[in-house]
Amino acid sequence: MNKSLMLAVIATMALAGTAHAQGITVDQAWARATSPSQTVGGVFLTITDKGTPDTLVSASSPIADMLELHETVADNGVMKMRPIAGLPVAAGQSVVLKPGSYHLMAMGLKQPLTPGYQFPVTLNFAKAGAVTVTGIVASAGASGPEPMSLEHLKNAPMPMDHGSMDHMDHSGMSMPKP
Ligand SMILES: [Cu+2]
Repeated sequence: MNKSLMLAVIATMALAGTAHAQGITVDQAWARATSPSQTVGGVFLTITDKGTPDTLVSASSPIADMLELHETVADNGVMKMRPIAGLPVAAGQSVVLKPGSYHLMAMGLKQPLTPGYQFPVTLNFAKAGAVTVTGIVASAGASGPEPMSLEHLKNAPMPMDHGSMDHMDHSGMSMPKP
């Protein structure tokens, strides 16, 4: 591959991490790594609305049976997660989905999430419609997308995690729910 083509590929990959639709921008998508016994995992990202007020109504990803919209609330001093029907995004504002706050809960993971693994996640907005971005897996205890992971994203124009790809073949396997 010649150098200019390589640069073009890298530029394309860098753009893949961000998606726009009708004033909605989604970026910084990431997930926490999971152990092989885990069937649920957290997916996080940042939504910025430069258009009219909108609402995130649902999300999906091939990594899991379904993605639920969750919020984290304090109930008698105990932090609990619960599903919400929609997440409003005000015009001119950003909403950060992060651990301990709003997040997407991947239910029924089809394979363990290993650091560096990249996955598509599609968000459905009431007005802007579907927005798909590429997320990357950070370490299990990460509180944000890790520089190491983002470097990996930049330096790996082609999917290199063949081990994880092979696991996709087992996606027909049923997994026990927690
Ligand atoms: Cu949750």
